Amino acid sequence: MNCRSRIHLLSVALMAAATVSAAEHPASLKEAFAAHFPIGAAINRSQATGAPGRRNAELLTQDIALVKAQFNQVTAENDMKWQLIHPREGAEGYDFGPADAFVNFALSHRMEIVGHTLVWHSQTPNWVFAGTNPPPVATNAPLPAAVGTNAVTTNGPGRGRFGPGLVGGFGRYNGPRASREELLQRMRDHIHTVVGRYRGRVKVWDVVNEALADGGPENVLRNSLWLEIIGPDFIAKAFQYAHEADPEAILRYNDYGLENPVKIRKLITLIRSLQEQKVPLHAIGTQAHLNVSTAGFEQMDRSLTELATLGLPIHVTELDINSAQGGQRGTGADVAANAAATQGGLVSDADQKLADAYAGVFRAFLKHQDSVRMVTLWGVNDAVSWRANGRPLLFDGENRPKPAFDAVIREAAAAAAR
Ligand code: 9MR
Repeated sequence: MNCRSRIHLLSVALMAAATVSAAEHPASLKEAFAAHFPIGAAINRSQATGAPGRRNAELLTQDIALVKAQFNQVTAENDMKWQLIHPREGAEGYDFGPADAFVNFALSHRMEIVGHTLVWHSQTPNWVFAGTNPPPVATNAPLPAAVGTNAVTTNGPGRGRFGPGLVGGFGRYNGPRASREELLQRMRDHIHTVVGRYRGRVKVWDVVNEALADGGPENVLRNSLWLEIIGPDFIAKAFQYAHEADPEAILRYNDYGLENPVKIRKLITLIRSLQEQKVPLHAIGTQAHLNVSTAGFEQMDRSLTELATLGLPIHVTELDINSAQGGQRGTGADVAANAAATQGGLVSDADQKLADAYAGVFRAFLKHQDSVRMVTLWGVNDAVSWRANGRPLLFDGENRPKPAFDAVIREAAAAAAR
């Protein structure tokens, strides 16, 4: 056999090895990326408690087995949000059961725990903002000094399973308001209680979520009741309270759309200002709700290069890649727009495009491994994803690894061979 044919045979063998499916040779994400970063998933209440809900007992058992086999980090998809953990006012108003179950699940499987989220414009009950001060009469009420804001509707109301009467339910609270001092006191009590309860166990907290405005460059912060009632320092205060409650916790600012250069500039403005004030902020969370048409190495490399200029660890917090035709124009995280974003069936050749997109995105994570310290997928499999119709994850609804899973594992193998 001449040299050329030998090389050809060798490369055929190598290609075959590279394309064996994960089902034939079970591989795990956590092992594949062990040298680089923890890799996790957002898990829902059923997965944390073992109580069937949307999934029957058999599928739920498989879902939980998959979480244990693949991931070494978990985030509570919903159960630590204010509306769920602290639905009623006062010290008796907490429902810790599901969050406790989540933390216990993670500890018993030695997974790193992320708490999501302490201060957010969405999924916060009305009582938090209620008080005796009349709300502004005009909708174009004066804005707090020094901060431009955009319309309240930017991230739209979340018509989730949480019903009416919530901010982020069917519209925001419009009644008489708390004073700045009252709202700061409620925020402090909430953060001290929740972070304090899980001190030493929850390693990372999303302290403030999605405070940046979408749209043009003129407005840095999103208009929200937090901003209107407290003022722009609500962000610094939230970090200060969280740090008091657990000085060892890694405190994160988390937002979406950081693939968009305009939004990245706003993030940099916000974070630099917090850093100048010596606010205890330890990591940037970039959600990465992407779509197959634009996601890939170049987009992620550009975004991470810019984010890395802040000199903070970067956590990829909510990764998914929408393959539905309706969602190919945005990287938003808007629950209200989600129905439209997952309509129209899948794009052509969706499996292959998803595999290419995930491969590129992970290649960028590996390139920036000095900065990227955690990667979390927003859900365990396509069936339980918030955008299930967009088939955005690495496992299908029956927990079978998709070509995108193989592609991601191949990226890890390629990095190991370099
Ligand atoms: O996936 C979450 C979904 O189950 C909830 O109904 C929704 C509203 O609370 O929140 C989803 O998760 C969001 C996350 O908490 C913050 N970033 C955007 C995510 C997708 O909307």
